Amino acid sequence: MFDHAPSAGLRAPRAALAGDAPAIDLNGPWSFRLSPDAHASLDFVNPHYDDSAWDRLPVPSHWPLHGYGSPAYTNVSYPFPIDPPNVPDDNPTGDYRRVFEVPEGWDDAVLRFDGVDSHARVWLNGHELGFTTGSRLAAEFTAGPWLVTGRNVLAVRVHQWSAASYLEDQDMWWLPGIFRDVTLTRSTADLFVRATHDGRLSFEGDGLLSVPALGLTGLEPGVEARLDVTPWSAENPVLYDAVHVGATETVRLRIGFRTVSIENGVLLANGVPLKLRGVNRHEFHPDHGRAVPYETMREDVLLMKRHNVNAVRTSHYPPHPAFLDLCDEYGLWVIDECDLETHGFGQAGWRRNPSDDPAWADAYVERMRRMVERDKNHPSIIMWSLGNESGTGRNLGLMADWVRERDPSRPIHYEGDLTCADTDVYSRMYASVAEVEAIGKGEETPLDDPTLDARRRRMPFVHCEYAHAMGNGPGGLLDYQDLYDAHPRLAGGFIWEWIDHGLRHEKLGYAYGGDYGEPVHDSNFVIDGLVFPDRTPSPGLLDLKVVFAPVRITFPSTGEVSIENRYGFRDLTHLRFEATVEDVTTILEVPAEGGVVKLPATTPTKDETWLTVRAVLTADEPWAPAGHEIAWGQVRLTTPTPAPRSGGSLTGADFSEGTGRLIRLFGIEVEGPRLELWRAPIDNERFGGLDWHWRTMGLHRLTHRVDAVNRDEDRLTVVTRVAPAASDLGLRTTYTWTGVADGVLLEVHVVPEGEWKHPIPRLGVAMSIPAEYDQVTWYGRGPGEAYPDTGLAARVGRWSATVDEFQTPYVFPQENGHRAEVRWATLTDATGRGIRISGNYGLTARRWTTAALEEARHLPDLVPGDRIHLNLDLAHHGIGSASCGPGVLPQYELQARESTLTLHFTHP
Ligand code: IPT
Repeated sequence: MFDHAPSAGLRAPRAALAGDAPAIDLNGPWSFRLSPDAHASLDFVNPHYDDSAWDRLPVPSHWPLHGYGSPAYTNVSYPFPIDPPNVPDDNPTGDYRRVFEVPEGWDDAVLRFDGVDSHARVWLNGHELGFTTGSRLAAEFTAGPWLVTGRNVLAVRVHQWSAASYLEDQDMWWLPGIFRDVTLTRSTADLFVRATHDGRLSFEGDGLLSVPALGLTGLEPGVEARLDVTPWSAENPVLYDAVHVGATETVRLRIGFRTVSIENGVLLANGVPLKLRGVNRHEFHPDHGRAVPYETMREDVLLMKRHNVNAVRTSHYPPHPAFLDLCDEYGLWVIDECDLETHGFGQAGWRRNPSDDPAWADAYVERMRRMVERDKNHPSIIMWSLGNESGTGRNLGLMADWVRERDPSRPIHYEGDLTCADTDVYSRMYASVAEVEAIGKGEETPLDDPTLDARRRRMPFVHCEYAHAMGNGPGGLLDYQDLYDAHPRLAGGFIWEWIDHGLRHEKLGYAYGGDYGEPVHDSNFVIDGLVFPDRTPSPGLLDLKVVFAPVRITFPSTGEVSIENRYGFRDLTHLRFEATVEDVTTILEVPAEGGVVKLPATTPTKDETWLTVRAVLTADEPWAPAGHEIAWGQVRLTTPTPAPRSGGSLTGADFSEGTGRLIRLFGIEVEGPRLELWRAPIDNERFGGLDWHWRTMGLHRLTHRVDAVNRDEDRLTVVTRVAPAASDLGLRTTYTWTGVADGVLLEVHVVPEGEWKHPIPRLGVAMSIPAEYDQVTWYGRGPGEAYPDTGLAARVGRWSATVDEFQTPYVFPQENGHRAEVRWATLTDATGRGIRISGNYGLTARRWTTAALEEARHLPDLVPGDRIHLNLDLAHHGIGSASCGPGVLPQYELQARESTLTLHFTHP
């Protein structure tokens, strides 16, 4: 039943268009039954079949998200044996029925499915229309001849597995069903508009095209008009309303005039170098899977725009067509990627990879055609991508040949073939900073074939996936961005990925791979987005906003600020620049093109003071209100004069006699502080191997031995050795407590012993206080978390949060919430009593221990106890993105070294 044939009975693919032809929306509740295999009786296709015993299932939707079977997640692995084109006997099959009324005269109607996963066979009034595969591609069948006036019955059989599943091995949940719209329409129009930034307009169609705002009426197909236009760009997405009056219907569309080209190895849009500050977007909703509601698509676009994202790669399939309309409207550069991935063949040495097997040629080319024909009129789409991770082979070449013929106006992208034989850009994923720099300089390792090498050397570089945003991270964003900015050949790239695909789960919070008992799965590898499953921005997205900012604000010399315009297509006149010191704000006069501007004079104070310059929107943009912040920069004006610490006695603190352990501070029961090197491993460490080294070293099970306790009136010295069992590594650690006028001072002096071959997670002390001291106020970087290579969004200021708000709710629990460069913090109860800790340190505060954080697998596993656990750190190891890609760069590593942490404890 399943072979290489991609479809039968499909109409020629055509553009998604809004016509005035009548249409009947067939979304809504359908009758539904699920069978465990593909062989249930076909009696249900009979229009007189009685389905009153069936269930009701909404269309669009995925049946596993409505209680029929369950979702399953794999990244690369096929969840069935690799034996193409065969599929397993266990093949969940959903039968759908829908009764609908049709008025007279619909014999020209067409039945459209915008997306069915993965194989659908369709009958109308008992007549078989055909079948379709290509889950994320539109399929249209001729319906008119079999429609009757009045009651009609549509029957669809959907198989989860088909030969086509071998072509759809994307890193995501396996989710069958009719998950996009179903429409009966009398629209059959097609149109292909070509509009360049210099105002040339022509089209293929069967009628006349008019663009009233440009004074154009009745343009004939094949004739080129020359118009005076404002070009379309993602920064200024000007669209012109157009009308095409065709033989059978009138179609309205919005035309954007823009040109993509490659000159001297540089990617250009409208003749200007284009820097892609992009994200990879899967379609995902925590309740609906890939049946994403329109409002959610819009939310994605707005969130991207508000975080300075200017580009989207539709990884790894064409999105719902409405998403592309939104990209046109709000302005995002798009790489539209074909619904193709055969990654799992890599696990079989790429043997029998469909990409190189002629039996699959039709399936490949058909996929490309269906994408390009559907999406060809979008100005936002600047490249066609053949697919993702499908190895190499001649079928990819056939796809590319077909596109070059049909639409030479857009370059072709594909990452999986290093030779770039079929592409126009050199695309890589997860290349290291060093490699990207080499490519930027044109010094990459040559290909064996000199012709292909020379050809590739002339191509712009697209980093189609980088900075794997799994869990805490990604780190090191700026190191890449600096390179993209420095080298014309580098066209920028796309973060992996936009959203965590966590499915909402009653008990687990958000589910990931394995949570539904899948025998083969990839665990939380599907939780690697810049936004949490509910689309709350994660710290990674806030960082990205800073790195992608189209305005850079720096302070080259005292009294001056430099404002750099990093837009490609607009000046700065839509922005207001506000300089703020404490609570006084001055508006700066900034030239339209940016430049160096004088700062207002300020009066020096004895406290630390910072000046912040913010660039905000002067007026509403379609995607953000006036006042929305685009960029900011900060400079320190005055450094604090250290307060003299006159001597005092150690009366504020109680210590245990023999061990010198602190018991009470200002009457509050405390445990610790004592040296700590461990943090709950982040995904980059778990998947990147560092976690294994750390455990082998025993850093998660340090022992503490007290060697000496020396006490005099205002000083207590505790000499210890901190070391893991089964190792000769250790840290000679001396705690020196001194009484000062307003409290007590602690100096922790650490001297590593032995050979430390790997970086360490953190260096600092851990202590706990009772649960009621849960109000945190601090002066330092905030409001969010920051690690050595993250936290670009954290600016210096005075911040407040509760201990609960101190947590970053990574779906898979791990180290989080570290506030950096804290000068002082108070932890107080509702009455304002508590402790104040001054110094220069990093702070985490939690209602659970590091061990509990480490053991947790889902957020609900974290149960508040009766203590607040603090970490006061001198330093942390960086974050990197080693869960998929390079680890922490050397400059962000933390090595065991002799160091001193000084903390000053006082009353708040
Ligand atoms: C790369 C895939 O293209 C992407 O779909 C996703 O799986 C990502 O990895 C990891 O989250 S492939 C990887 C093996 C380089």
